[in-house]
Amino acid sequence: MTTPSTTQLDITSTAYRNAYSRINGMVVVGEGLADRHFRLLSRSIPDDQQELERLAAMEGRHASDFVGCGRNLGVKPDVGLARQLFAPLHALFLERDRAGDLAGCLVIQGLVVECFAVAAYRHYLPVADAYAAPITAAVIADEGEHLGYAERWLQERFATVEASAVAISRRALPITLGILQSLAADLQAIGMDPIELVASFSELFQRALETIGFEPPAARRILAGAAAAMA
Ligand code: PL3
Ligand code: FE2
Ligand code: FE2
Repeated sequence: MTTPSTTQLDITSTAYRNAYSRINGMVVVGEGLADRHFRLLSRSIPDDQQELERLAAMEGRHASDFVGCGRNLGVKPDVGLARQLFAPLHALFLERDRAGDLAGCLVIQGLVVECFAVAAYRHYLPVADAYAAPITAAVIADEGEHLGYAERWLQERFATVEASAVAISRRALPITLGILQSLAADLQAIGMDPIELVASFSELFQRALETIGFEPPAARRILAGAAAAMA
């Protein structure tokens, strides 16, 4: 299967609209979960409560902005597959929240999900329609801020969070790469290259690990371990 170039994309075709509906469902469900995760974090980190509530509200706006992108094309988000695909990551977040593992929660939402979002939206931007493009560009900037919050929090406590970050990355990365695998055909149908998306996600996540304090070889090993767990 080859990815159609932007000029070949027919945003009125059934194939495009069905794929867009499922991808839009992923985005809307992912943003909705991000909203819930930042609200839970705002309760666990009282010092940053207001900031985290603000980040949660941004996620809620992303969800409705992307619903608007679908509506503009006459497409409703298909959330069935999305809920199923996000369920293990959400369950992992709730498990870590109940265990009081703040670092684990921040790695899942603040690093894994946010790197996923930044990579996905960056690849969507060049194939986005004229209505969705400026919205997507604004969202990318917001997701960078979310990633930055988690990086700072984890970096300031690297010695105490290191082990937890490794353990959670080992569990969350295969789930995330699996989500991308399940979306490959739909991503291609809307003009995105799933292989390049995985490459960008891995690069961003590895860089995030280095930002919080991992030596580059250690960060590479975490990524390589996840890739091996997928095979
Ligand atoms: C974090 O703020 C939210 C995380 C949501 C991530 C959803 C990623 C979905 C993958 C495909 C994205 C393509 C963009 C299409 C936009 C309609
Ligand atoms: Fe978001
Ligand atoms: Fe975000």
